[in-house]
Amino acid sequence: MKGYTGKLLRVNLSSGKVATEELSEELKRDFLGGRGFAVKLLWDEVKHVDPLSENNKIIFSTGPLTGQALPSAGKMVIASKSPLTGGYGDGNIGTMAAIHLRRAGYDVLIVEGKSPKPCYLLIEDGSVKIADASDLWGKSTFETEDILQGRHGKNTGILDIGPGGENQVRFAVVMSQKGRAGGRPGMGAVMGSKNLKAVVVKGTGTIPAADPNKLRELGKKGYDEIKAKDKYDWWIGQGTMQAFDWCNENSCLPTYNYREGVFEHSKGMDGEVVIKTKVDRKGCPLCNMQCGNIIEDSAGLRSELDYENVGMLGPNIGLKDLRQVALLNRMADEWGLDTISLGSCIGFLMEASEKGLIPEKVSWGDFEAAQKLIVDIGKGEGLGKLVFCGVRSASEIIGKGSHRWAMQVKGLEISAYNCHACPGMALSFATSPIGAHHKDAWVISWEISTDRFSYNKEKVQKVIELQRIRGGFFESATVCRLPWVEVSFGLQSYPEYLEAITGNAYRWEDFYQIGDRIYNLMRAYWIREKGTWSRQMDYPPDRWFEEPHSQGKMKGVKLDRGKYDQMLSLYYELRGWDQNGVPTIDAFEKTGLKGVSKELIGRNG
Ligand code: PTT
Ligand code: SF4
Repeated sequence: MKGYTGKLLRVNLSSGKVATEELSEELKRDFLGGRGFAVKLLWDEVKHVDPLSENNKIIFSTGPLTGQALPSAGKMVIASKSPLTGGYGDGNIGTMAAIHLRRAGYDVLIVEGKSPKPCYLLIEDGSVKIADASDLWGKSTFETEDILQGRHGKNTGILDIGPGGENQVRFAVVMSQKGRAGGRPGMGAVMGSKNLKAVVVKGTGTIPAADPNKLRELGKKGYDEIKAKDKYDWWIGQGTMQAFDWCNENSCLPTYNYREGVFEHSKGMDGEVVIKTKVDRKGCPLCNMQCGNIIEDSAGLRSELDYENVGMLGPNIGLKDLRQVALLNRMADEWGLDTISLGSCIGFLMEASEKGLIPEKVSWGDFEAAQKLIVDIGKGEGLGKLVFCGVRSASEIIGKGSHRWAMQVKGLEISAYNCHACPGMALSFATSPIGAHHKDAWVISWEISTDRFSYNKEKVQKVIELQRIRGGFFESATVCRLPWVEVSFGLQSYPEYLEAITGNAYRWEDFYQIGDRIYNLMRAYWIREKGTWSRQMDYPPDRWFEEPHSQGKMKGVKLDRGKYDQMLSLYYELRGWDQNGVPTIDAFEKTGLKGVSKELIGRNG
């Protein structure tokens, strides 16, 4: 098929072996790219391994849209067996490395084995070297990027980890461009376990397309259309921070470890404050709606803020000063720690302290304590040890019912949306294929604007539709979904892009079919790797069912367990899964995954 470089680069850090392989036509046809390639490769190659052992592999996977001159097409997926959850894990990152990788002639990079000493990978077109990184080990992601750019030039794509990844904090991310972060379920820890500090890529070739002239024309039209959208200026002003006010107004801001949905100090840190405080904006390559808000933090240094970062390091830990939140965010970026899991871990410790479950005093909103905790978590010292593997593991250690308010699903901490009063979004978190991430189905805005409190079929269908579009198409294409989500850029453009790139005609139904195939395989991966499975894996935390909000317009509201359970049953039915959430043989066969179910036979539960 046209539009792919058709090559996979495989580097084994144990043996030093470097190999280039052909991507099969079936892989391109059936899995499209990005997440689709990643899950198929993990399914075939990474079975029953310890995620932090040299037997795990980390996959850097682009899609047919990656690097083309199309709106917001500078994205790639980083995937692996997750050390945080034990299941399928991935993240999506905007980075020049994605574009350079394709220009160097590869659609996919797989790194396997473990280097005997700290190293980084240097890919310059056809030349691949494993270079010494002893001098970089221990350095922050910002320092690392500066040093590597100094050494290899500014026109270079760099993916790197901080000390958090080196020390294998289970929610360490991969960073790029001092503000892009990807791989929430511990992709940075997997790099650390391989002694891989960074991947540096320089490519000078042309990314192939079936009809480059048509593609250029479509790209220009797309960029123009986005700029002309009514919501464009509003978006440029606040980016994802526009969600902050909206969440507070609708009682879904994560506040005090998701106890409440409104924050009494929200006015000091909302989107309007961001507009006033902002000194610059940044973003991913190939994007004309760059959404990274740069503000000066309380130490006078630059920090790039998105909604999730502010929600989790602000209200969720009771901190009310935006510049202090920005400082914590910058520390997370430098250490290479996921801000969502980090905010959840700090909030968990503050609540544990308040309840007297740990002897240490860590109060809500204590900025100094939060800074110290980040360092302790990054090093795995002191109280940081308790949450080093996330809140699920911390609650298992301290017990005493703390699992009820350990805010996670499948081991991944929940993104910044409180769902006491949003059953559809709760279902979305609970059925997200990497654990509780909002990326697959951000159904919450639709839910709040329609029939918020119902648990009806339409809602379940909407969750599945969004999972197909966002989790299936956008993660595999691989391209940013925000032009569509935030400024209403038309979905009809994407089949046109794919046709100009591959030469094949696509309809959205084709993408849905690919999305369902990917979903069935991701689910199969979890079941195979976990060995046991039950519908309890698809439940949000007890807090949302048991402790109603005590403040705001949603005071007294909580989720209804019986109704949620019915919604989950319907979700399974519509997906063709059994009532334990396991895809049936028929569902596998309908999505062209014959034989997959055989590997699941013999599992327990
Ligand atoms: C993403 C998750 C998010 S989602 C945010 S803010 W968001 C957090 N950002 C972090 C950060 O910053 N620093 C840090 N140390 N940890 C962080 N963890 C959190 O990670 C990101 C944007 C955003 S900003 C969103 S919604 C959209 N996500 C997309 C997606 O998932 N797929 C897709 N096809 N397009 C998307 N577009 C948007 O990209 P994860 P990025 Mg990220 C400082 O990686 O693991 O998926 O978690 O990629 O380049 O930073 O862009 O309000
Ligand atoms: Fe990156 Fe934001 Fe542009 Fe999406 S909209 S490509 S996240 S800068």
